[in-house]
Amino acid sequence: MSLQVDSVVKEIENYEGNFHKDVIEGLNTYPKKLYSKYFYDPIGDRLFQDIMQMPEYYLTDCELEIFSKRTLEMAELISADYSAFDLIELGAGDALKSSHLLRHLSKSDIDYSYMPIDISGNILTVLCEKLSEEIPNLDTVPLEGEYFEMLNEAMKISERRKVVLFLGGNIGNMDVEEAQLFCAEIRRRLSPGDLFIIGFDLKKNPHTILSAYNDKSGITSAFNINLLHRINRELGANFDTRYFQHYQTYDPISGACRSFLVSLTNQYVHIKRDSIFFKENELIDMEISQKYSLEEIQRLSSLAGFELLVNLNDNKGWFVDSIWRV
Ligand code: AVI
Repeated sequence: MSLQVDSVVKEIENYEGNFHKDVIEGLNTYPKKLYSKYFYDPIGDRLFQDIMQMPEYYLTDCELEIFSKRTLEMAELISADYSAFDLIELGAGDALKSSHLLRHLSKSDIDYSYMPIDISGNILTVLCEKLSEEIPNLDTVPLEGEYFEMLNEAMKISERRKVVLFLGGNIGNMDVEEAQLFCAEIRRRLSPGDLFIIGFDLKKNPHTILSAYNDKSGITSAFNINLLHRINRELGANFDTRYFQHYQTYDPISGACRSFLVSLTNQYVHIKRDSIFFKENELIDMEISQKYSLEEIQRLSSLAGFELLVNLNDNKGWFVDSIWRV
């Protein structure tokens, strides 16, 4: 086996090993817990695409509006001193929003490279092909792997100024404490003058938020239940998904929007050698989608050692892309 293939195989084995370990540990704690980062297998990816098309799920449209209508303001802040830079996007996916910014920056004569980071090599290949057609003069350096590892890699590739994007409200999938640690870790890797641009879903009418995660069509429910199917498929488990029901909550005071699966009966589930007992009405904590106020965003930025430059919001004031400087 070549060294490269060998390391890819090791990475996959590691991922599977961690998946198994996380599932067993999570289901043996109280309350039971599964990690939403495992939602995204090929079926989960498709379900998430469906979620983004749902009329109730406003987040994508709001952030797309910010990137398409406030591009100029964003570009001016990014290129304020005209120095060359690397634009690094954490979890770039199809770069639907950032491509507005890329197009705009590429029309000026500012020197920059785009470094999309994603765990999926396949997504990066598709993205690079799309970008080479849409923005032929763009210098794209794809980085496949985990965020921090690839961020370290980006630092080794060049010493230019860094602008890091973390969009989509993905910061919301961490609780507030994790988000603080995450932002501090980003800060540790950056230097004075570097920027960090984060998308936050804001606190708003609680009905609007709850509907986005509790759709009548059942797509969000299927998105959660798919993780049980994934555990069946990949870890040889025997979840009977008829006996688990999606349950969503939103606490407007803390801003925590949480999804759970409820066991509808007393049941044992076997995952290879492990057997796990679920009491009737027992919950599995599946995901947090934390919502923020502007004050909480300000606090998060200063706790992590950044200066908040500006919050760019959509017309309805439901979402902001917050621009922070080291
Ligand atoms: C990816 N992430 C920002 C989504 C969110 O809004 O928390 C995931 C999601 N979960 C249910 N619907 C969407």
